[in-house]
Amino acid sequence: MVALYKVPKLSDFSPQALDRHVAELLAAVEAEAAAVKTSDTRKAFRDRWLARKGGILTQVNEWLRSAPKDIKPEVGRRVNQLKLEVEKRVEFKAQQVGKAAPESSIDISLPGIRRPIGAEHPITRTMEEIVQVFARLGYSLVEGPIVESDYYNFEALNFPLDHPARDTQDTLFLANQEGKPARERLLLRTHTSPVQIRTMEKVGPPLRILAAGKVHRNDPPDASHSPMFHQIEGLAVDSDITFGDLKGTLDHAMKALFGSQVKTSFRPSFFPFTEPSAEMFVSCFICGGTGRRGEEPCRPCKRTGWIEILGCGMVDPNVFEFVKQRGYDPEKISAFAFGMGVDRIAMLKFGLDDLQLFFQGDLRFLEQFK
Ligand code: 2NM
Repeated sequence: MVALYKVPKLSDFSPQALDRHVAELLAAVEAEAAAVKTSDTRKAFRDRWLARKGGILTQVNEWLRSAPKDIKPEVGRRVNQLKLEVEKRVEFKAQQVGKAAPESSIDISLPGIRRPIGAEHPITRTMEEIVQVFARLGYSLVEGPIVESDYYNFEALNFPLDHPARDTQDTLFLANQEGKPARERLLLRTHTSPVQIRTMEKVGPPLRILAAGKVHRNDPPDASHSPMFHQIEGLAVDSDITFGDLKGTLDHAMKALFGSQVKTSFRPSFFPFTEPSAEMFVSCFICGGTGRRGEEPCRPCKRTGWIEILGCGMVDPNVFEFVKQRGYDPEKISAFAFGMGVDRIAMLKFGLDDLQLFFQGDLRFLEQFK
C-alpha cells in the first residue's frame, strides 16, 4: 500500500525548498503510477492527479497564490513545469494499462502471426522461362498498355475494318465511345502485337524484341478458354531476315523449352499481319510423337503425335507502311514474328486439363508450385 501524498502548504519559498517540494511530488506520482494495474484504478489515479476540481495539480496552484509577489514568476515557472511532468506520467500510465480495452496490451506469450511463404504462379514461371530462352538470343522484353486504341490493336496491324476480330463478339471495347472516330476507340488489347508497333515507332531497325503480358477476348470461361490470358510475341527485324531464320530460331527455342528430343513442323496458316503465315507444331513431348501412351490414346496431342504451340510468319509489308517514318522501309528490311499463348503452354508443361485452375486462387492448387 502506498502512503497517499498530500499537497503541503508552503511557507519557505527558497529555491532549495521549492526543489524539495517538486521532487517529493514527482516521487509520489511515480510511486502511485507503479501501483496502478487495472483500468479501474487507472481512472481513480487520473482523477486524483488531474481532476479540475480538487485534483492534486489544481491544489498546487495554491503554491503560486501564496508565494510572495517578487518570486511569483519563479514559482509559476516551476509549477508549470511540474504540471507537464505529472501529465506526462499519467498519460504514459494510461497507455500502458489501456484506456477502455485492457486486452489491447501486448501478451508476448501468444504465438506470432504466421506469414505463409508464397510461390511464383505457374503462368508467371512459364512466361519467365520463355522470356529467358529468347533473352539468351538477344531479344529485349518490351511492355505496353493493356487498354489500347483500335489503331494500335487493329489498324496498324493490317486488320481490315470489317475483320471479324474487330466485332464486339470477340473484342472487349470500353463503353460509351460512339462519338469517337473508330481508330481512337479504346479496347482491351486482344494480343500483344500493339506493343511491337509502339516499339517500332520509338526504335529504328534492326530490332529483336519480345512483348509479354495479359490480353483479353470476349470468350466465356471453360476448361480451355478464358476472357483474360497471357501472350508472348516475338519480332526480329533486319536487312535480310528470312523464313529460314524464323524456323531456326523457333526450333532452337522449342528444344530449349521442351527438351532437345522435340521436332518442329510448320504448316500454312493465315494472319492479317504476316505473309506467308504458319502454325508451328512440336512433336508431342508427352507420348514422344507416337500418339499413344501404352494402350491408351495420348490426350494432349489427340493421338496425332503433334501439339500446336504458336502462330508465326513474315511480317506483311503493309504493317511497315505504318512505321516507315522510323526507318522500316519494306524495300530494305524484312522481319519474322510469332505469337504464343502462355497459359496453354503452362497447362502442357504442368500436365493440367483445366485452364480455370490458374485463375481461381485455390491455395490447394497454388501450394503445389512451392
Ligand atoms: C502471331 C502470329 C504471327 C505478330 C506480328 C507482329 C507485328 F507487330 F510485327 F506485326 N507481332 N506479332 C504475329 C505474327 C503474332 O501470333 C499468333
